[in-house]
Amino acid sequence: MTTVNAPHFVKHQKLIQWVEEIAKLTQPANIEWCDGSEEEYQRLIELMITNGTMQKLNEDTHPGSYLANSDPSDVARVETRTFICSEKAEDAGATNNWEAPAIMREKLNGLFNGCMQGRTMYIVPFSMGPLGSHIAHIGIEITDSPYVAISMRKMARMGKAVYDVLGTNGEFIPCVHSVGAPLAPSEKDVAWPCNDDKYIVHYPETREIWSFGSGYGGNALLGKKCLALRIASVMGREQGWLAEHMLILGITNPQGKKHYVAAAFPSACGKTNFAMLIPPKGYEGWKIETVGDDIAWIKPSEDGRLYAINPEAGFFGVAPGTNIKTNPNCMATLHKDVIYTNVAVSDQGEIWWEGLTKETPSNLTNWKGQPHTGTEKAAHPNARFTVSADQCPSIDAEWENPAGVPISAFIFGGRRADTIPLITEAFDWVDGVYKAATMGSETTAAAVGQQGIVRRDPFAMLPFAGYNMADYFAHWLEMGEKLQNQADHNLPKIFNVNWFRRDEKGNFVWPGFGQNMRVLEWIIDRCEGNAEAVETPMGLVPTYNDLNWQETDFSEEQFKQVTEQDMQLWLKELESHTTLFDQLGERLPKSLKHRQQTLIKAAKAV
Ligand code: O2Y
Ligand code: MN
Repeated sequence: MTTVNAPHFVKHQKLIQWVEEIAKLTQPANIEWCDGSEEEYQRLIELMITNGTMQKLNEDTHPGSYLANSDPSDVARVETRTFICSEKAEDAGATNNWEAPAIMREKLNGLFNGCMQGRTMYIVPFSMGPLGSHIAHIGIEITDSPYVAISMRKMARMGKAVYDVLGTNGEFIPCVHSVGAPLAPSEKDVAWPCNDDKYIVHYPETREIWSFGSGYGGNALLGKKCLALRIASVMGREQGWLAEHMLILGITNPQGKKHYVAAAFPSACGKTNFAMLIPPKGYEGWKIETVGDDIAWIKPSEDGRLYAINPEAGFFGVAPGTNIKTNPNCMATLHKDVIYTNVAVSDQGEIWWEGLTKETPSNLTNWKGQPHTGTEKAAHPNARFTVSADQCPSIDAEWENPAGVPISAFIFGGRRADTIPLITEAFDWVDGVYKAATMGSETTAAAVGQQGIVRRDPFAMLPFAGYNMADYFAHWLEMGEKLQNQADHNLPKIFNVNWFRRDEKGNFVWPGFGQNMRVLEWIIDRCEGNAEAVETPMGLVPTYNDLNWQETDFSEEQFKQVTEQDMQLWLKELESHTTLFDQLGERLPKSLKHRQQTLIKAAKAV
């Protein structure tokens, strides 16, 4: 057996023992304890260039940046292969895949047995949340993918210092990852090893994560969706906090008054763009700053407010559609030291994806490594960039504050061609939880499966809640109730947005991107009690004149189109919520069923 030989900076006997166990099971050819150093990063990059996994990009235009193209079968999260293995099936709930832990362990023992043969096993220590802070959680990911090891260095606080925080007996979340492609002694490796059989498994009771078969994104970078959402949501429920699929941004008005909001949109619905928004013309003196683009950990504080931190250290954002107009801050973030995955590349080593420029450059090699002819997409629709958050020009000064930032409003929003208006404010906390719980959205390329069909995505957490969704709703209701019972409470208001309404020709009506600022300003004004709203059966809404239309020709007619409330469609929508509620069964909080009836009654009364 390969010897584990823990380095002098690892003093945690239980951790060493666990690494020994996993090495015995997976039988790697070598073991490397990652220290997070620049030397190690460069060495792994060089190794992947030699193996054909990565290529260096043009140093003049993309300094320190590299491209990896995955196997065409390994391009997104695989929800059908993601499991929550709680002791009882009811604790995972109807919206998660479940298997009994004992059966799954047996299955995984078989799959992991010898799965790292011929490969190096990397031990990757990481902290989700600022290193050493009381709200951070430490994970150790064992992986046989150097791509995962270097990506984790960008997405989390990764390296030797994590062991100082862990000490001799600190708590960590064990994460085991293998691409599931052992190498026979003289077998030549492929550029992107993976296995057709995939398992992304979470044991909520023992807080373990096991991932087999994929080297891609959320399937393999286990600090992100697996730890910071699925396992953290379980911890949050036990400990009285929230782990959410939310961006966090700061908004400052010309008078210097600042608010923070957290927003949950389903995968690939523009969270990164919204988090890095640049105020449009007419908003001189306003500022938007970015705390995070994907995940928020939110905790109640003694001052009666909710405070949020971004547990991540980087962005793993969707490349296609990102450009200097849609997200200038993001483009500036990508000026150096980026790992691109599944984008196209020119003969000059310059990256490209659909929507980057109007013109398609000549001499492109597509993400599959073939000459781009125009018949297929040059970049995969779920192509990604991985980059450190501190390179973002709009990064907020408080983004690493372990105390978090106070949240004034929660915003929820799906991708809906009709029915759901541009903006509504919930009547109260329960109504806000109802709206978030029943959110629907057209599916995107972020996950494997059919695209463009409306599915319920409660709180944008359907693929990420680590426990029963009905209990998750109850947890949100309880958090609100507890805060409201505090003398000085300052509960965030809850809003629902839809940037994606289409006209009869199928064109988007709302311009989106920087123009979303107009909606954001109304939200903030509502939080301060400075804006009017009209009560409707769907919620509280602004009139055309309640929004700031300076320096835009967006007309009242267009505003009507994006805010139109069709009561027939709304009734149909409300009635369709019964499918989700029935699926969730007995554990569904009664107050949500009750709210559905109240909303139906109000819609019928119009
Ligand atoms: O993880 C992936 O493979 C792509 S999906 C993703 C990546 C970054 C942030 N969010 C998501 C998501 O699905 O929500
Ligand atoms: Mn996401």
